[in-house]
Amino acid sequence: MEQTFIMIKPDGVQRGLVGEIIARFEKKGFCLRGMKMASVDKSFAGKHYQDLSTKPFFNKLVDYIISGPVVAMVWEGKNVIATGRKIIGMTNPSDSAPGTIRGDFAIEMGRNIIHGSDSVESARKEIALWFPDGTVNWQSSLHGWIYE
Ligand code: DAT
Ligand code: MG
Repeated sequence: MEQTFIMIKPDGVQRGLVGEIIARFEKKGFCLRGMKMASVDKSFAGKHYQDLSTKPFFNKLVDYIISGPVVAMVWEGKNVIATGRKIIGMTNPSDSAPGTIRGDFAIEMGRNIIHGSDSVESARKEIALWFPDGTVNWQSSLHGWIYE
């Protein structure tokens, strides 16, 4: 089953949105396979956003991610990468539809409260970076009520 890396950014944590965000993925039917709170340093944040290292906003982005603790998670389920991105909304909260996390809770791109992997390849890399010791292997007893 597909897995994605989801991270509640420092503003999402500070604004008390951790429970709200987890609830959306949980109620959808996705399975939480790993979760930890962490404060990361510049070098780790740079690795996470390696693909964006040449962008003009890279330093600002890294400073934002290291500005406070984050909640890192691995969620599992059918099409969870693409569906997770839909649940999150567009990169710029101004373009995010109401009902999405960024559409409901964020206003600016540099305070968009949540990260989600954008491909199978980035999910694999991000999960390996954030959860080098692996995740928890379990299956919900509701599995048969969520998948046919
Ligand atoms: P996403 O987080 O939707 O996957 P991304 O991977 O392209 O978006 O960029 C990572 C983060 O960088 C994004 O959440 C907000 C910031 N960002 C992206 N594009 C930006 C831009 N043009 N100006 C300022 N910040 C930007
Ligand atoms: Mg991205």
